[in-house]
Amino acid sequence: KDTYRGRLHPNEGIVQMAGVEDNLEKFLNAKRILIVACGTSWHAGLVAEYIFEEFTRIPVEVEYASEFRYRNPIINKDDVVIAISQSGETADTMAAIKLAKENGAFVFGVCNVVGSSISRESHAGAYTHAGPEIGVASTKAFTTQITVLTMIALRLGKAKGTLSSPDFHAYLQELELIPEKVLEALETNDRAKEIAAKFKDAPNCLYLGRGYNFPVALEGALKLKEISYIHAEGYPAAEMKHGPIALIDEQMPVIVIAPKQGHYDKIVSNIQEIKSRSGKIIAVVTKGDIQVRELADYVIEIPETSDALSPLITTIPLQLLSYYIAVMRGCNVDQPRNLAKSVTV
Ligand code: F1P
Repeated sequence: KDTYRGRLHPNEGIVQMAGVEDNLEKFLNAKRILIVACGTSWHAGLVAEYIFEEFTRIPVEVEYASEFRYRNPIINKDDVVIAISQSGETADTMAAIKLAKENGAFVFGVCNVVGSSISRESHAGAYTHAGPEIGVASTKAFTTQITVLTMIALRLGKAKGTLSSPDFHAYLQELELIPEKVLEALETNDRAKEIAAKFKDAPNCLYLGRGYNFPVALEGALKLKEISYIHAEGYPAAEMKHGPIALIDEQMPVIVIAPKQGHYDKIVSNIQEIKSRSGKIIAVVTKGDIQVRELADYVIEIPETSDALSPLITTIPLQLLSYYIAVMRGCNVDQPRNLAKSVTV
């Protein structure tokens, strides 16, 4: 419900009626949803792709705004373009929005900073209200972006009938439990610190996840790169055999997001592949997990959730792990070198 409603449009001088509800038809008639964003926000967009396609069956494409703006992309009038940005000031995302508008698309912003440039430039939108992001690297922006996008996908899925009424209500109930589960996930703090002490000097790290947790693997790797300056790569676990497996030896820490859901058996076999090559396995598992625990060198236990909502929980221990590794390496976690909070050029 918390939308851009009631603001004055900068150019047209009229009050916009600008939330999802006010634009429901636009969303429901969309032939495609195009998501544009940068960095962590782009990762939230990837999670949203999985969620929107699952709940609404509307085809989704996710593009780096920094690429989109410079190529000659196909933009249709019946596209809904969702721009995601914590700061609402990222120049590449802003340029992508302008291009989408010039081509007649409807632009919906998901921003954290109220009244920011992107929220003003969008036709409509929803705020995430994560509160001020003090550090340069986005953290709570990521989880709130996913939450808002999940709520939109649920609303559309219900309206389209692509999500059954019992499923819709089950997801809503589960969303209500997320704050409690986030608190529980934060209890992995000491465990993350302990593991960080073992791996703080690693030159490289690999992050693997499947399905909804593939973008979480990308985000885990980005957080480590941004604040600890350790080279890290995120990969879909099933892609490992197509290249990154060559990197695995006893020196390589591999962080595997392996909650007991969706592709669990597949991720267990990925972990076996790493183990047989002597990689060091740090696994994020569901509380009570036995199978992965037997294979992994270290496990971090998190509470159980559904597949679609799991990124909201699995991402937390990864943020903690990066945080402690960075602190132990003497890095400034709030002001990492070479990074700016708003990339406005
Ligand atoms: C995008 C972003 C952040 C990153 C850093 C640089 O910002 O890439 O994800 O952590 O702050 O900018 P935004 O468009 O989400 O504000």
